[in-house]
Amino acid sequence: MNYAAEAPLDEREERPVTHPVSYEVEDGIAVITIDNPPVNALGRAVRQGLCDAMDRLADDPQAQAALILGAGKLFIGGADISEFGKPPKDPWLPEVVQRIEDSPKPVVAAIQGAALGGGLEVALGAHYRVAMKGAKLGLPEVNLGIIPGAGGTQRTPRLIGVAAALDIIPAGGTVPAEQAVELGLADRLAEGDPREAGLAYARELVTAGAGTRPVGQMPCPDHDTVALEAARKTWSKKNRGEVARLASIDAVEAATRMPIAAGITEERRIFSEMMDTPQRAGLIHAFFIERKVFQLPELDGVAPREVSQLGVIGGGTMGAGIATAALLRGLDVTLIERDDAAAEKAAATISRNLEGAVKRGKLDGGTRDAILSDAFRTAADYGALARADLAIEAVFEDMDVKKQVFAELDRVMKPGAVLATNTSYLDVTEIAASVSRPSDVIGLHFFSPAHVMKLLEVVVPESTAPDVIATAFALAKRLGKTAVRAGVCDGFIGNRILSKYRAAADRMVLAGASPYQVDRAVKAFGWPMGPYEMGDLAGLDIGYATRQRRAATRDPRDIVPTWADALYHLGRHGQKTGRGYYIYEEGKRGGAEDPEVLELIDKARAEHGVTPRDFTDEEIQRRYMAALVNEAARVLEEGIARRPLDVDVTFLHGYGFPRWRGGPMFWADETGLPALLGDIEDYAREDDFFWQPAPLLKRLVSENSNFASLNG
Ligand code: 3H9
Repeated sequence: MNYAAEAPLDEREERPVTHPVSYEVEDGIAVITIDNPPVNALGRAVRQGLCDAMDRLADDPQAQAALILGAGKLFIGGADISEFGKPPKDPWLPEVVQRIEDSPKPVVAAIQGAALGGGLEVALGAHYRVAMKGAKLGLPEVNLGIIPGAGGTQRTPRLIGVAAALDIIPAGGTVPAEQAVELGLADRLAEGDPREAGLAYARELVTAGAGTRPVGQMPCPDHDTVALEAARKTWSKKNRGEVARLASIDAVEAATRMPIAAGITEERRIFSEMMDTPQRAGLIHAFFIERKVFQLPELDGVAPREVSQLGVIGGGTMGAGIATAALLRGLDVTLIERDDAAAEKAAATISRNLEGAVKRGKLDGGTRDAILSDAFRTAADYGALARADLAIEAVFEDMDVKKQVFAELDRVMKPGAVLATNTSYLDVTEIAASVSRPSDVIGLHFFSPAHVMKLLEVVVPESTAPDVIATAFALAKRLGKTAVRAGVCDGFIGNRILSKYRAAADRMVLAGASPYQVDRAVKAFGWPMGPYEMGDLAGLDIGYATRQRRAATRDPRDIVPTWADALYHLGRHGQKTGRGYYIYEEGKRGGAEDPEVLELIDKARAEHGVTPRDFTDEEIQRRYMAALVNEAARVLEEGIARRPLDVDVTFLHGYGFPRWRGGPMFWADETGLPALLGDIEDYAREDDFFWQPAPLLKRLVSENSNFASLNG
């Protein structure tokens, strides 16, 4: 029987709603199924349905026990995140879980796919849990800036102890079904159909006369001071700046000190506090845009082309990284290098990369060997790409070299194959125009190391066919990457914006800030690295080459960091030469500040007639971010990025922007666009060449609007 017949009226819409929770009795067991696609999230109707089902179970003479199931591929993906930030609606999830736990008849949860957050909390409300092979169980709430709020921090340590609970909750991690059973988070492991496995377990319990077994009634776990201290130490260093991870440890500690009801009240207090933080808003924004970024109206109904065989041209760090990413995801890869020696070197890099995956437990040794012998080959002749579905060139960044490669690809590749370039700034439109099939050409800008970094900028010239764009997005998904659509310009979305805030940093250094102070201030904001540490890591020769490339078209009012050129000429190319902005000593972590660099900067100041002034860290952060947002507004206006969320995702996944700030455009909205525009106008009074407010920013302010309004 389905609840639909008795479904309550939905108060908002004044019409009967189809109920996502069904109740039927099979052989003495009430089967309660949650069917709320796509992830059976615990929205209000589901919560109400579960409460009604529990009432019904209590009075149902036909049912001696109950089984809770999730329809589809997973049990429950958690509370309904889209309800967060809105006024709460009864019944609250903690009450629902309590109702399940209070059932006078035993309740079993059968978990397939995933039981996450509130989903696991529902399962912890049940008295017995069967986990299906392949399922993952976890409490990922801290990744959203909150803590488990339906008893997870109180019941988990009661069931598996404080140390094990602390391995899971502040990490926001998941455990596979096998481990869940080992830990005692689930009672048994099963294979096959969750309904059958759950029914069998429930019948067994009824036959054995097993009663209910409420986790909340289990004794308080021991106060494990060592584990609590260790967790606090770890999480004050890792994910620096995030408050929810540390708060979740406090909630677990409460379980050791209080009876369940008081512990749940304390959990609720901390949960509500976290709900009100801007970090929660930022992290949830990040969650939704990471999914929305794949939704492009232009691709509605457009089928991607089939890709199983990949060609990679160039086996340097980037090419080898791309090949590794593809091999790890089951694609067949042919790598083209100019001669045997270069091919061997590339193969060795790929083998090392795969070995790293084995060490991290992402791959087993046997699969690695099989990949290398069956799915990977090198060749010197482009003819080896005749059957490839898609080829990505990752050769030297020079237009003529790229065009030569594309001429070869045009010659050998089959009709319908996709021809991609991994260039990070060259004109993809020009590359496309150089072949006989421009509609098959696209930019796939991976970030280094390509088998690790999540971001893929899909660079789309006007000539590209829609199904080629769809193919790029499908490939990104297959490779586990987050793809962002970008238009063609120097640097596309990310590097173009980077060059602006990088230039803002140089201007501050010329005006009086030290590069070390800039790095410190930027890190205090939450970035993983400052621009000068970053420069040292990437190599100062790269920045030098970019300045040389741009010299011919540079506006004379632009400021060139002559001290950076001087560092380059001194052979101080950064970490790889032991010296750059910092001095790197063997065996020491990080670099040491160097007075010689400050002297070079002083010389540049003297040449420009600048009297150095002091900067506060806050001013450094404001200018850095203002330059970023202002250029991002131009990038949006020009259509290089279609939506502000595309900029946010680019910076979250390619540039280490602090996730809890949601992304730079989200940060700008939260900060307030009028204040930001006011800053830029102030800066323009001293330097109206660099600090021109972007027209889009001005328009949004005049319309009292924000970037979010452009996300669609
Ligand atoms: C919580 O539980 C708090 C409680 O402790 C206390 C409360 C009082 N809600 O990822 P996918 C959407 S906090 C609403 O592509 P997959 C998602 O936006 C929650 N919507 O699928 C997407 O929509 P669209 C703790 C959700 O198969 C669609 O579903 N739980 C939710 O690759 C498909 O998502 C979590 O943090 C949700 N909870 O992966 C788990 N989840 O199609 C968050 C997903 O319109 N979720 N959507 O773009 C996940 O990790 C993955 O979605 C999951 C499925 C592994 C479940």
